Amino acid sequence: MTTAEIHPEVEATAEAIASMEIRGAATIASAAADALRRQASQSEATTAEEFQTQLRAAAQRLHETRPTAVSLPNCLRYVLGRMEGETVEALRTSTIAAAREFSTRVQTAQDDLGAVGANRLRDGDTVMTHCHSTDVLSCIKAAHERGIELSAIVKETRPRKQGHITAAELRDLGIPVTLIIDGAAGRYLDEVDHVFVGADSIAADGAVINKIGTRSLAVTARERDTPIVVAAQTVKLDPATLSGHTVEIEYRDESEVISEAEREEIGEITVRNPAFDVTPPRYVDAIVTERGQFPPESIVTLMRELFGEQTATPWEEE
Ligand code: RUB
Repeated sequence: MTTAEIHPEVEATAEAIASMEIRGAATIASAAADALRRQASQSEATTAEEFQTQLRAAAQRLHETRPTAVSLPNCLRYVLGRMEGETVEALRTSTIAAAREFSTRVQTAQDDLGAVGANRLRDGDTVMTHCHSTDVLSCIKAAHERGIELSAIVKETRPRKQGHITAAELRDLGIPVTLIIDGAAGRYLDEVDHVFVGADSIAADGAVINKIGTRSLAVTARERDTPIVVAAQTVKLDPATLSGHTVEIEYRDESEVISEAEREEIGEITVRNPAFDVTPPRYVDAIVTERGQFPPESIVTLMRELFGEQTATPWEEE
């Protein structure tokens, strides 16, 4: 473990990501870029080596918060990979520029993929959503801004009910929203024209890692021939899966599922709380990115083009 000084704002961002005050893959990545920018701009390092050690320690602290969203390591790789120079000032300038560039790219990518996703939507369509995804919201917003009239069926998304955030944001746009519990999705799929979900990571085979419940939603939607669209900017592509690594699924505390009193009442049981699941590519109709729409099986080509076999972990100690 390094003893390098981590800026208090980096620590605060790391705690906010771990506690899910900051959540969602794109938002986590942007917050991490901002935290690295603050570490760089306010570092009091006196040597280039000390500056680099601090930045690596900050990145490592951010990296250990949540394991599944690949946007986080992709962000750290992007910024640390562009930290260049022989002096503290040169390193500071290049790191700040890279962090700003990363955040701008995330925002631009989200706008661009929104325009692509909106092309799938027609007047009168009903969209079903799961969890809360800013990439999905971007598609719906873009269609809405074109004057396309939509309605939404929003899954609650147990245990943390991120569906409520989606419901509030769609309602603020003036889109009619019906909120349902997760178990009611099958009952309502006949009324739905498209299922739109986000992604925390996309593997080289086109499998989509997203909030728990995505897989069963996709399987049921496929059975009804309702198209399943994944809205995911390319920062969600996981280059490590090109060389056979798998995506780690986060397990969260059982208190999200059951209270202490309920647990005592029931007696000795095991409670498991995986936060994400894996939807195989055969259940996904399209992955919408800022580079256009892809069938899941062809995403590997885009992944190689954008990342190569790059799986460096520059936040780890040398
Ligand atoms: C959020 C989640 C979202 C993806 C995509 O999970 O699964 O669908 O992160 O979101 P959690 P975005 O609430 O556990 O972070 O499109 O905003 O990146």
